[in-house]
Amino acid sequence: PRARAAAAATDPSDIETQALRGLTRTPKCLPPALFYDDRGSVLFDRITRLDAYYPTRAETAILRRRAPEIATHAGSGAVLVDYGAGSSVKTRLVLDALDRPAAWVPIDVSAGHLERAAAAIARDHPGLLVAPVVADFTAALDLPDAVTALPGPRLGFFPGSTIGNLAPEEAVAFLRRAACLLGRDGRLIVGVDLVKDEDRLIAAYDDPEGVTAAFNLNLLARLNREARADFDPTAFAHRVRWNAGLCRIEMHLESLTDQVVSVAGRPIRFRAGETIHTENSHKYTPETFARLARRAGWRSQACWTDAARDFSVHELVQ
Ligand code: AVI
Repeated sequence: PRARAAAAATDPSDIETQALRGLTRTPKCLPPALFYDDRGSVLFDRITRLDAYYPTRAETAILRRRAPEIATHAGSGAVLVDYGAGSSVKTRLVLDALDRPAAWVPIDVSAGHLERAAAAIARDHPGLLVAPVVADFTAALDLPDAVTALPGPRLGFFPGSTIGNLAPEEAVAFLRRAACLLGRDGRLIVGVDLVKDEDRLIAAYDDPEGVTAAFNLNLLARLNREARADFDPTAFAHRVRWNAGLCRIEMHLESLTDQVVSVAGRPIRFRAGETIHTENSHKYTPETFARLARRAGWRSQACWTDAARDFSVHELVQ
């Protein structure tokens, strides 16, 4: 399964298939995983440093303060299963607080990204077993054999509110799989963005610098390169909506004219004003997230927030 997940992330014909599947639907959509090519990853990194994008700063502040508690609860000799292997600052906050961690298992679809992250952590933690897994963490996955043999408690770590990019049903499925992987004594630390004032939410996804717009539009440039498409990115605009009923920010790309675009040899028609739905970012209250986690067999033992109550970090136990 690991090899398949890695291939899925890079195989051009697979990107064509994914693009066509979404663009021949009504309404049109594209999978948000396609955002993260090299350019998309650089743009996302810039997003995390924008004034308007509060989640990264708020979550880092929470983890800085709570890492000692997280470590005490996890116990000594823990295996850290890291579902957010992109965020090395947050990983280090947890890893540095743990008492003699036995292993660190970062999980990511990008082999190159994992290699770089693994090398940096291994350098600073001699003696730690570093066991990267190239996989899509939303699919079923196994821990490496060397890790399965370790007796220590397992601590899952899923920061960034990436869980908000999943539909609630998918989030429950992910949490159930994580419960199996981490075991009865396992714990899971999850970062979850909180529901708040609509204006602030919109500003976080439609920044005045236009970085999030560039991140969204980069999808079209990627399809031009990797899915034999001929999008004119200037004929589309970045749009952000708050869907109050479903409690989520939605990102779309709106066609500014009637146009026909060729994708993988197929004509795709757009009407002026029609959109491609590119991402959902669900927001929760402490209670609505605890309820979601309960459906997957987890109990929220702690829910920490930053001083402004912008963001939350849950400590889940089974
Ligand atoms: C990765 N994920 C949690 C980000 C979010 O906030 O939903 C992705 C993002 N999209 C636009 N800005 C950031």
